[in-house]
Amino acid sequence: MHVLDISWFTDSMREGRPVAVETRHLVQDTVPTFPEGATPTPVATVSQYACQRRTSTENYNKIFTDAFEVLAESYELSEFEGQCLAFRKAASVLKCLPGVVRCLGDIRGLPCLGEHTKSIMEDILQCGRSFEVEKILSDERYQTLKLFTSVFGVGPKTAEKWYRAGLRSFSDILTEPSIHLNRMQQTGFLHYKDISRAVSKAEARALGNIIDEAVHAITPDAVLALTGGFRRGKEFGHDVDFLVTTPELGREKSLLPDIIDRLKQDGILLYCDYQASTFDISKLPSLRFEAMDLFAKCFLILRLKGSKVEGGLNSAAEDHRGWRAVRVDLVSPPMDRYAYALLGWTGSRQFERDLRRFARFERQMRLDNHILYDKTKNEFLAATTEKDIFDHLGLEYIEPWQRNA
Ligand code: DCT
Ligand code: MG
Repeated sequence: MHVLDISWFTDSMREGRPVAVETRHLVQDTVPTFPEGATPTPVATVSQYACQRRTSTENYNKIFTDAFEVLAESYELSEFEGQCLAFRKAASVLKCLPGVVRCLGDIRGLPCLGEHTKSIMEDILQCGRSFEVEKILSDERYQTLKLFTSVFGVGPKTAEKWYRAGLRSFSDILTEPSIHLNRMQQTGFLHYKDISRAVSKAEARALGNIIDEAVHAITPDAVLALTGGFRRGKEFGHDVDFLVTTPELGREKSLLPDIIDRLKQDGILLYCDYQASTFDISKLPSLRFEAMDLFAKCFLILRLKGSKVEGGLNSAAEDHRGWRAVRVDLVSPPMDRYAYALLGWTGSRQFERDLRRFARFERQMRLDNHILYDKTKNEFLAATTEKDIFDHLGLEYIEPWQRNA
């Protein structure tokens, strides 16, 4: 519940409809503060929707969120979707807090924290660890599935199949004659050490320069944007994500194949999975809610030379090759879909999930990486910037670096 002052009413009168509640509309002296001694944050203003929270990369409650992440992963591997999501949501709420939670009283009134999450937090507050989490971490099945799914191209289903067949290690898999690895998995094992190592911000920047050069050699007016975790200001990531397009509608269709050819000629393409666009606006809005977008995209592994990276590669000290393999994703939407694709590919996943949920349940709209559709008016809403989309949804604009929910 919010206690609002008259400014919310006058704003709503001006707009001709009830506007979304913003921080400035709240009556300040009715707002409790959290936590003691830290920057006061109104607990009452913490929304259940991640797209109404500002979450930087600074996480004061890593001890709790790491524990929740283990539980979420364990539930995900056992296909308990509801419980998995509950722990992801709880972690996401704690990530937006301005200080360390010191007692359960500190989280009173926060959304998305149920009995199970609270009991885990209580254990950590009392003993410095959670016995439930420790039990999972020492569980053979969990450890094996985590190991197998850490290979590029191996999902939970394949990992489970191998586990059930009695396989427990990489050498078990690689020496088992009945197993036929697909091309993606073969590449995953081949570059395992490199790909499982975090990509640094400097490496992401170097890749940005390489791709920028390739793209502009092909089309001088191309638009290239960094998305994913690095756009949100993260220091490290598991891959580097880019959006690339051209102002000329339709021209983007041949863009990725041209870029791929060029990277091949430059001798830096180690792996490429290209998927042509299946985007057809007449088939939208799609009923498939969490569906991956339909734009042309490619999942790549590139060979990055240390000499291109300011401060050098993020590789092991004993590694003297002078290069490493890095995962790169390129997506190529048509220019009139650019804002939606940029918003969708910037993440975080939790932020995206809640944007779509907010659109659907609070606004009777449908949002995905291609469109925003107003169901009450039966129309598509146009946007050229991310801010346009927030405006259509009646949301305060959240900067990319505040989307680390
Ligand atoms: N995304 C999404 N739903 C998916 C996959 C991706 O909404 N099923 C969005 C959210 C983030 C963005 O695409 C890029 O995805 P990742 O690279 O997996 O995430 P990231 O935030 O960049 O994190 P990482 O540092 O691990 O790459
Ligand atoms: Mg990424």
